[in-house]
Amino acid sequence: MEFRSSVVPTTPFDDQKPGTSGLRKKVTVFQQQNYTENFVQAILDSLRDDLKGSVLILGGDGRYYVKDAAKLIIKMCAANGVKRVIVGHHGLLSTPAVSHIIRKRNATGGIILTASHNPGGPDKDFGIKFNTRNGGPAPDNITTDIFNITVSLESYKIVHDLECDIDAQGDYAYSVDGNEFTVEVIDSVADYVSLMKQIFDFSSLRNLLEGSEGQKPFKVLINSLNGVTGPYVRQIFVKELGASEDGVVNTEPLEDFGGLHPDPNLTYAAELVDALKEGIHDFGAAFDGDGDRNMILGKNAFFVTPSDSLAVLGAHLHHIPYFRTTGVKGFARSMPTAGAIDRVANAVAVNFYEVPTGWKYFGALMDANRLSLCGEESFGTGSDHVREKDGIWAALAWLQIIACEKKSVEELLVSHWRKFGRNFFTRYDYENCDAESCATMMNKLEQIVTSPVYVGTKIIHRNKSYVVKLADNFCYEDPVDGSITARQGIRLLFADGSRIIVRLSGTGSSGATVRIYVDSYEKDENVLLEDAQDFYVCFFLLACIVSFDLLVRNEVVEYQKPFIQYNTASQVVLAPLINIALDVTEIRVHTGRDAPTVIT
Ligand code: G16
Repeated sequence: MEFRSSVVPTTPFDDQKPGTSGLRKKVTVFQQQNYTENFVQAILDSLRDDLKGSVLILGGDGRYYVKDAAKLIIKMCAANGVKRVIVGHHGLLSTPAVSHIIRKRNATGGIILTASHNPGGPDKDFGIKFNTRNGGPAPDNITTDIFNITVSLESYKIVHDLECDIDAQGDYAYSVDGNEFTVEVIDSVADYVSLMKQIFDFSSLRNLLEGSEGQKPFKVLINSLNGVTGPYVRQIFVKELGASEDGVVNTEPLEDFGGLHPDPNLTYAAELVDALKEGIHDFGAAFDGDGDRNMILGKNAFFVTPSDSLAVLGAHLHHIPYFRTTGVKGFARSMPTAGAIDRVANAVAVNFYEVPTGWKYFGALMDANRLSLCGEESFGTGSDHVREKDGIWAALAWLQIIACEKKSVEELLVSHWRKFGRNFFTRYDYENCDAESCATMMNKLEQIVTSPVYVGTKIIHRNKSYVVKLADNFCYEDPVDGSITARQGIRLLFADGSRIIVRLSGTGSSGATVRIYVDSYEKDENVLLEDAQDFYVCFFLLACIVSFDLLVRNEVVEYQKPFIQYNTASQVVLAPLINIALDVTEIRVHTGRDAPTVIT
């Protein structure tokens, strides 16, 4: 059938600047007349000469509005001269799967429909992200280009009556303005599963999970939080690796995530934490809406901080068949992530990089063959097998290491701390605050810390004192292309290696979210192993102490879920630094909040 494209006049929106990872807004914002159309047209226009004849991958995390947006994007691709759209069945593709398929099919890029870990539903969040030819999130120069196009857009192109059934797999061919346009609706999980089988030794993983040579089955509990990973998890963990049916939960992708907040941390994945506390399972993992974030727990809900997770993986990469083939080129972390991986990089003598928050900064290093493994404190871990972080990959990597080392999660952590020392880390998030006052807070803080006399200042909290060694607003120079990314977060680095970092999130859908990151390093074995030896009693006591400490200072922090903070040891060790951070930022004054929304 012959279709004709139309050019529809539009007027620009002034709020389509992509954040840390794409454009994220309320669904109702995207549903405004021409809002989604404008942003999609800007993405397509940013392809410039590559647009005509291009091949694009399209998929999302199954949240509300994904299907509507996917169908709209197909109509717009048809009208803009795209040659072929490869879309996931029902519009579903995880973010790492999109990255992989872009690379495997040598596509021009991909459009990912997700607001990641933000809640879904008609009055919740939606997002659109563009990934480039390397499979990774568009770098700053491209997102800036997209934004510049949005502010002067006068029309968009669409084929109104082209309806493609994305609920039926198959190849569909159309003629648009005399040119062939095809849509391929693919199995959402097949390509990704076969990639995982190339990276890991599935037969040893199966032996681990089912039990072999007199070993008991290693019981896992995987929680997809009703995000896109559900079908991937069922295929990999149940069908391929023999986990029991009840070893995977919330595996049906739902438009509102079944009311869950699909963010794998101790607060929002409390269901997994509570289940692991029962002591039945040896290993737990949860993933976010689009499948790129992960949280790892050991038996009895032993919490692995993302910074430690990265470091333990780095120290054991040789157990993963993929790296035995590719070699290990280097490690990297985002600037606010605690420096546990730094010491592993030093020990195994590989390149090490510190980049701004945002997975896009890792991509260039991977493309230049300088980087194999990287991670972020925001529950992101990944490798150069794709150009996105990858939740399921991280869980499989942990299981592969456990299968080889024959140690529990906790034993792996304890021996790691013994060898390398331990980084204590915590993050306070103040979500949905007034954007203007938060901007004022950041400017004021920048002025204070960058004043010439600030370095050398001694800051005292009760009996602890810290001397400022370096204070700045982090500026990154990409070692590959020399590009500069400035003002990526206020850093206060102290003489003893402790750090306070403050930045505004780039992934919220409304208002501003302030993130305060605090970390320190401990190598005194008595301190770093004390809580691990008597984990639960100690955590309870430590939690009481920190609450008392905060109370006596008349600073009552109301934890959303007191005592499920399994990393409470960090809260205690870091209490003086946390108080300094709250004071220096004047966070209460600027946000009007007595307590953070989430403590990680
Ligand atoms: C995105 C980026 C990550 C970043 C995270 C948090 O993750 O891909 O690299 O660490 O946002 O960003 P922010 O602190 O600015 O909110 P995701 O999982 O949301 O796509």
